[in-house]
Amino acid sequence: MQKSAARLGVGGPVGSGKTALLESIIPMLMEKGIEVAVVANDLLTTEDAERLKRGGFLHPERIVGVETGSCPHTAIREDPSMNLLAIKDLELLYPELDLIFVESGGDNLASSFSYDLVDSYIFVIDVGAGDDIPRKKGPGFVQADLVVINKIDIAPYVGADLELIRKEAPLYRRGKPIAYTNCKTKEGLNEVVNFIMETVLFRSATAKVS
Ligand SMILES: Nc1nc2c(ncn2[C@@H]2O[C@H](COP(=O)(O)OP(=O)(O)OP(=O)(O)O)[C@@H](O)[C@H]2O)c(=O)[nH]1
Ligand SMILES: [Mg+2]
Repeated sequence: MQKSAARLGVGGPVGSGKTALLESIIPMLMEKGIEVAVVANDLLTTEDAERLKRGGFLHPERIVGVETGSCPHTAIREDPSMNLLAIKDLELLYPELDLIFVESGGDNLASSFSYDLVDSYIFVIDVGAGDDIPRKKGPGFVQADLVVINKIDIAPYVGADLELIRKEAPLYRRGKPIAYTNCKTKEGLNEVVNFIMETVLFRSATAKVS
């Protein structure tokens, strides 16, 4: 029987760093022997898929662009059929896959994934959007399996109080995991990789798969 890969959604507002996160963590996962592919959603282009292909860390055929043509959350929640087809094609082409990422198009704080499409999902927010984002209790932020609070490096330049975010975010997450990251320096990315290894793939975060 063909094994099926774990499916991990990556959602969050426009420009929060979803693709930057994938560009950083996919090579880290590959170093651990994880077989990865990506489905990248965009509204009217395949911009992110092309960018990931240019990155050169994955065979281009392991990256599929999906043009949703509608509100991004429609394609990841209400009618995920386009994404399910893309996943099926990848699994047929690469039966050895362990993990398929599904990057949503940039959306709003209410954006969440259907669990018919993914096994779990990460919600990425940007410190530059303001230190009140956790307090706004967006369903994506509250419900995601992991929240990534990205661009921690820019907090001093945009007047965002990172300490306040660190204090308030866990209150609204009710104990669910949060990682604080800077995709430019890779700070905090080990936490994201460890989450994927242990919670999504059920593997030891330290062991290298052979
Ligand atoms: N300073 C800083 N910039 C970042 C960080 N992460 C991402 N960026 C920048 O933020 C911008 C948006 O990043 P993307 O990865 O394209 O964001 P995205 O969420 O994939 O965007 P959409 O798919 O269009 O919604 C880019 O210019 C990145 O270089 C970070 O941790 N720190
Ligand atoms: Mg993107």
